[in-house]
This record gives sequence, structure tokens and C-alpha cells, in this order.
Amino acid sequence: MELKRTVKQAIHSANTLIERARSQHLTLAVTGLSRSGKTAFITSLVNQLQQGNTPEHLPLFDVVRERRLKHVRQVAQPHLNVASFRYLAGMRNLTATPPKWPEPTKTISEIRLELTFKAKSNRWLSGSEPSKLLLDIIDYPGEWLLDLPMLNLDFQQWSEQQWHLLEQPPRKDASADWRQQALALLGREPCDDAIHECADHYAKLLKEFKQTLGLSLLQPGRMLMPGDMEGTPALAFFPLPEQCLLDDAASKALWHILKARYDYYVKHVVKAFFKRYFSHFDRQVVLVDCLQPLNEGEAHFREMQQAIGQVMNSFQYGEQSWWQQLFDPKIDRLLIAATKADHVTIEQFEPLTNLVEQITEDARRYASFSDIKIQSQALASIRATKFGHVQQGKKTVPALKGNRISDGQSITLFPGDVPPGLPSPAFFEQHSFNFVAFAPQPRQSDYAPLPHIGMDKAIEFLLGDVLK
Ligand SMILES: Nc1nc2c(ncn2[C@@H]2O[C@H](COP(=O)(O)OP(=O)(O)OP(=O)(O)O)[C@@H](O)[C@H]2O)c(=O)[nH]1
Ligand SMILES: [Mg+2]
Repeated sequence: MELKRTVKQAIHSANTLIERARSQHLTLAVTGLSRSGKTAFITSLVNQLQQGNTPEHLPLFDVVRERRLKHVRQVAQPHLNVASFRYLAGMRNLTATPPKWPEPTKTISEIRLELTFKAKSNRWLSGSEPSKLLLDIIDYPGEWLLDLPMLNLDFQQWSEQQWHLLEQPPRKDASADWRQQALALLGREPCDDAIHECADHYAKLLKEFKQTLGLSLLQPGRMLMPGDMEGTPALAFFPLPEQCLLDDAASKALWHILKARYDYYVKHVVKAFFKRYFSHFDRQVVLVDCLQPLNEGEAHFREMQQAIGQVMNSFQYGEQSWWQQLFDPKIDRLLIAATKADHVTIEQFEPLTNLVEQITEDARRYASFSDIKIQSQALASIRATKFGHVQQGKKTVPALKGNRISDGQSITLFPGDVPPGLPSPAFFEQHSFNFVAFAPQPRQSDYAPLPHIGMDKAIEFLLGDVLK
């Protein structure tokens, strides 16, 4: 049984590789909640490929270590009606004085790279043509990803879930006024203007949940980043309590208006987005920022865990899943990275990796059943700190050195221990983790590649086999 499975797996992998080599084209899906580090990762990926072509800088990236990567250039992107990923603008910000991190992403953008390399197979043949690989990557606001679980819910199920969340802490107090406004619409002839007002208020509430309470489970995501949907009826909906269905005809009419808008949104906005950009991807990167939520407390951490769980479950990596039937992706590698690892000292990388593995455990299990190769690791796309030491009494302990973003001051600190697995309530009571936002390091020259932790390992996993 096991042998049969291994043989099947080997044939599958060989076929996929042949397919890839022939097409010489890879599409990478970068997945992550908002502020998880997607734009920083893509910027660093482009930068490492273009400027980091030395074995000292990317020791674990074989094609570089073996000096087979000839050059990497940005070429015309596939879709003319999609914004271009502005790599140079991002780099200018990172090299400004003082250096700046990317702004939150407001809409979708894409970039296509062409990698020219010497394949191992034709290494000894003089005059053989270098090989080429096209790499497509898209960037989008993390908020949009949060809509993914809606594909699997009808209006009633979604309303129930959201209404339940709104009635519980930490949303309960902040949402009280809005719930009153929504309930006041019941039992009256539906008025479109009043529905729009209530939807606007709901959008404000979602923004408050994000900005003030730091919450992650926020749907519909386009209310936070509407792009060109601002003010459209497709976005003028909100959850209603189920009691509407039992009540009078006017409440039922309101329910049906909102249901129609919800259905439209799910079908024409969410499904269309994922079908267009996510159905053809070959490899997926899932970026998880575990550190900021650890710092902010238990409610934030559990909410992030739940949001990641919902999003990852939506990808359902099994062959029979609705996701497969709907989108038929050909994914064969999944990288799960705990981002911003430059906020912890080196001995914390292992607990950080364990933590991200536990957060994504279900999805990893399904992916491995489907013969998808998985790698989990700690990662800093753009490393903002250096390792140092501090004296604690008579002991010297490992520490981090960097420029604090709030005042630009250089500080050295011991950030505390990352829990080796999912943190217990006691961890949060002791509040033993100290996350400080650091500014990017000033660069020595425009040609110096961005400092990183683990980008070579990540790139080797994502591209190494196709660059053989
Ligand atoms: N120290 C450090 N901070 C990072 C790193 N990557 C991202 N950050 C921080 O995380 C913030 C968010 O990173 P982005 O790359 O903009 O995140 P995103 O996932 O694109 O966010 P949205 O566009 O809002 O979905 C940045 O502004 C930085 O403050 C990293 O490698 N090291
Ligand atoms: Mg972004």
C-alpha cells in the first residue's frame, strides 16, 4: 500500500516537473492576512533574484551557489488591465532617509520576471542555449483574502456567524450602536438610502475593529479596501439576525435585498477574483505574522489563528474538495513562513517555526495527503535588526539591535521567548513577549541586496527544482 503510494507520488512529481520544464512558467500565489508581509516578501524576492546573485548572500539557493543564474529581468506582465507591481517605488521607499516600509496595498497588481539560467543538464554542452523561466506573482490587499471563506457560506450562514461575533466581546460594545441601527430597519418598507447608510456604518465598524481592536476576522474584506466598488449596491450589505425570516413581510423583503447583494458579491466579486488569479497558480506561499498578535494579547492571537484556519481550510488541498472542483489548481509546493523573524533572536527560530506549523496544522495535513510538498520556516523578507547581546545581571543573553520605528532611536533588547507551541492563557498573563516595530536598515549602496533571514531557503524550495 505504502509502496504503491510512493510510486504514485514519484510519477506524479516527475510528470509535474516535466510539465513545468516544458512550459517554463511558474505562477506564485502569495497568501497572507493584511500586514502579514506579502508586499515586503515580493519586493525582497525580486530584489534577491536581481541583486543577490552571490553564494555568500543566498547560500542555500542552488542555482546561485552553483553560479548558474545568468540574469533576472522584469518583462511585460500578462494582463494589460491589471496594475503593475511597483518594485522600484517600493525600493525607493526602503532606501529613503529615513527608510520606509511598504504602504498597505490598495488594489491588485502583478509582476512577471524572466530568469535566465544554465540548466544542469546542458552544463557541459558547449554552445547550448541558456534556459529561461517566467515567474508571475500577484500582490493584493490582505483584506480581500478574508472573503475566501464566504465562498462556502450562504447569506443565512454568513449572517449567523457574523451576528454571533458582533454579540460577543471584543466586538460587543463597539458594535452596539450599529446593531441598533440594523435592527431599526426591520419591520419597515426597505429604503435603499437607509440600507446604504447602515452599510456605510458597518464598513466604519469593520475599520474600527481592524485599526483600534486589531481584529482579523473582517468580512466583507472589500469594505476595508473597496477599490472601484466604493458606493456600489454590491457592497451595500451587512448581516441580519435570523429572526427577520420569521417576522413580517417588510423584514423578509429587506432580508431578500441583502441576500441578493451578498450572492452577487460572492459570485461576481469573490469567486471571480479567486478564479482569475488563484486558479492557475503552481506554488503557494502562506505568510503568517505570529509575533504581532502574540504581543497584543490572547484575543488577537486566537482571532488571527481562527482567520488563518478559515482561509487555509478554504483552499482544501484534497482532490475532492469544492475548491478543487471550482478552480482546479495544480499546486505542488506549499511554503508556510512565520514572517518578521528578525524580531526574535536566532534560538527562537525553531519555536517560531513550530508555532506556525501548529497554526496551520489542518491545512498541512490535507496538503500532504494530496502529495503537495510542504516546507515551514521562519523568515524575514527584509531584515531590520542585527543580533547582539545584553547583560542581564551576571549573564550575557542574546539580543536584537535595530532602529525603533517610533523615534528612529537605536535600541538593543531581548524580545522574550516565543512559546514553543500554541500559547496557553498563562503565556498572555505573563505578557512575556516584547515586539518593537523596527525601521528598515539604511542601505550601504543602491546595489546592495536587501538583508534577509531565510529568503534563500524559501526561494530554493519554491524555484530550485525548476532551475536544475
Ligand atoms: N522587521 C520586519 N518587518 C517586516 C518584514 N516584513 C514586513 N514587515 C512589517 O510588516 C508591515 C506589513 O508588511 P507588508 O509587506 O506591507 O504586508 P502586506 O501583507 O503586504 O499587507 P497588506 O498590503 O495590508 O495586505 C511592514 O510595514 C513592516 O512594518 C520583515 O521582514 N521584517
Ligand atoms: Mg501589501
